[in-house]
Amino acid sequence: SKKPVRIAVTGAAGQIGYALLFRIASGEMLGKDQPVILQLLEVPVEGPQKALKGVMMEIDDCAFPLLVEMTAHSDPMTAFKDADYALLVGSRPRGPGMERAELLAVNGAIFTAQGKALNAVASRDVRVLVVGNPANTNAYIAMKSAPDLPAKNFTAMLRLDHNRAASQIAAKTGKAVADIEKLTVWGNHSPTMYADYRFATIGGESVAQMINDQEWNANVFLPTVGKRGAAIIEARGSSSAASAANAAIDHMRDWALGTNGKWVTMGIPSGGEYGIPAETMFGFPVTCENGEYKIVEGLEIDAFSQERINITLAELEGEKAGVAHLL
Ligand code: NAX
Repeated sequence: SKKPVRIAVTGAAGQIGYALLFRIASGEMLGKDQPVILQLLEVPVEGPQKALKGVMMEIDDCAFPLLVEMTAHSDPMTAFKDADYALLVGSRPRGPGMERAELLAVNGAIFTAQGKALNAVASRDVRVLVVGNPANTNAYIAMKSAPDLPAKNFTAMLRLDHNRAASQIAAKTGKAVADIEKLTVWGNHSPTMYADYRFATIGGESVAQMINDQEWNANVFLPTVGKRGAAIIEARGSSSAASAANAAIDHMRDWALGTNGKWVTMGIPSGGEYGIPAETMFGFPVTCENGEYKIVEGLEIDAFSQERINITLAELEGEKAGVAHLL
């Protein structure tokens, strides 16, 4: 049987954590033959630490055969020890009336500390997914704070946007979501992201030709996908949790186990592809094989797409400039 892998999860007592941990422990992320060790981090505050204990009691009560060990932590230096995978879910999202500078400063502190801790104690191959918002910039901060780890191992979650786009396209075309190929989302995990179905196919047929409605693309599809998070909050009274956890599972599973040539979207540090400045944590179309992702290159970027990519890139560059003094 396989050697257990260590999976660190931050924000483990939060609502995404609650939708995520049980699925990791049941083998949905890394496979039904992969034993796991969970290393769970919460803030060193009584309430969240107590809530984390409660979640762990429930995980115990599932008697998951693949779960060989589980520990609770309040310090990233112990939580990330020898971690093979790290899912950084806990962060400080923007609250009502919160200034941008304040948001960046609070998260700058969290993700510089966590990047440094990963750098110091995690496996040298640790694969990191940042879910906590602003996800791309938080991933960038962690990457820059971990100079001894491969920069390519730091990623941000664009998969929820990708899955939301797939679901909207399935509804529009009346086709099965599972049959959609070659869809991607460019840029920042924010309403500026650019969901792009120009290359997408269903059963080998072009989605763009099937839909053939640029007005729908620009004025219905893109705003619907971009504002989906806000629509969920409006309807449910709290932000996306199970769908976010599901996207995190998809992201890590595909990265670790491969996509068989299928495109998925990951937020990854640019190597300069498509004119995106190097190191920018940007949503790109990728395929995964043998535990590595590879950008799908050579796609044509038309004028509409370039304009959309420029908008989301400008937003990310602004965030990057806002944290430059921390790094
Ligand atoms: P919750 O507020 O329910 O849970 C967050 C948990 O993180 C809390 O228990 C908190 O104590 C903990 N935490 C905060 N700072 C921490 C730190 N430094 N170390 C360890 N734990 C820490 O939020 P939840 O709904 O679970 O969302 C978590 C994050 O995901 C938020 O930043 C949210 O904005 C972000 N999201 C990102 C998405 C994406 O697609 N990338 C989509 C869903 C979600 O909105």
